[in-house]
Amino acid sequence: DADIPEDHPRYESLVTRHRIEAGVERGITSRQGLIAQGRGEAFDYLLGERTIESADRAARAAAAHLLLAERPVLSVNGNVAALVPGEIVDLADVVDADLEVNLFNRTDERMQAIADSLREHGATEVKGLAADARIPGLSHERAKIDADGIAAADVVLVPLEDGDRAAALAKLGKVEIVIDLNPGSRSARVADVPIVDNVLRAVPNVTRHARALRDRPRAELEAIVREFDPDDALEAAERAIRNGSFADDRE
Ligand code: PTJ
Repeated sequence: DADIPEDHPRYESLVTRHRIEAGVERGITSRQGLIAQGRGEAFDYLLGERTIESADRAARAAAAHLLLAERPVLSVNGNVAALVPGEIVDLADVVDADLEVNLFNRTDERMQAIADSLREHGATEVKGLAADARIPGLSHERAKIDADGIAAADVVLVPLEDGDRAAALAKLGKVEIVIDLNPGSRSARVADVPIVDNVLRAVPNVTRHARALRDRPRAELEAIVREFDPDDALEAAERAIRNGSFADDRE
């Protein structure tokens, strides 16, 4: 990750920017991905660049959903592929989920570059290239999904999704887990489980919870899912932002 000194006070943020830039250079991330990252960074700054307690609870509920699912799918876009390629492959392994490349600004070149990169990071199968199903109510390119991937999934993780498509996916009756730093975004608001956290922290955190939960009885996982309230999670995140990120009791 470039030559950023680890003791730099903005180390994590600089590494993130570098990865997104490199993603654009390698044809993985869209240029709009740079703008999306900038927006995310502003919210992360306001949240204190940490995983707030409610986001950790959401990550645990997400892990429980993924472990209970019959056909979980993790959706991968250009920002996720640039920021957490190895981490998303790990999560797919732990919860036995499919990975599907699903792009807002879809081109064949980017689809291929992302699928290749996921394979380099250890993915055995990458879906999304067949594109033999559609999300109803969306324009052509954005709507493309795989019939045996997202179309057949019961639980879908969509990190950093555009609001329109998150809403269209939610209408398909799937359990939707969203990772988005903006608690007011439409994606976060339509999610069954909104994780208001940076994908850099959230993806490994869901994996950590999944490892801890995977041998527990189904009834216990079902209780975790039942007790999770998405509105409470969004409210807690808004409170954390409003109360400022420099006090210790920010929630
Ligand atoms: O690769 P593609 O073609 O699928 O395009 C992906 C982007 C992200 C460009 C596309 O989905 C898009 O335009 O998204 P939006 O509408 O800009 O929304 C992105 C959301 O993700 C915003 O609410 C940001 O606050 C949030 N976000 C950005 N970076 C991060 C983030 N959330 C978590 N972690 C981040 N690192």
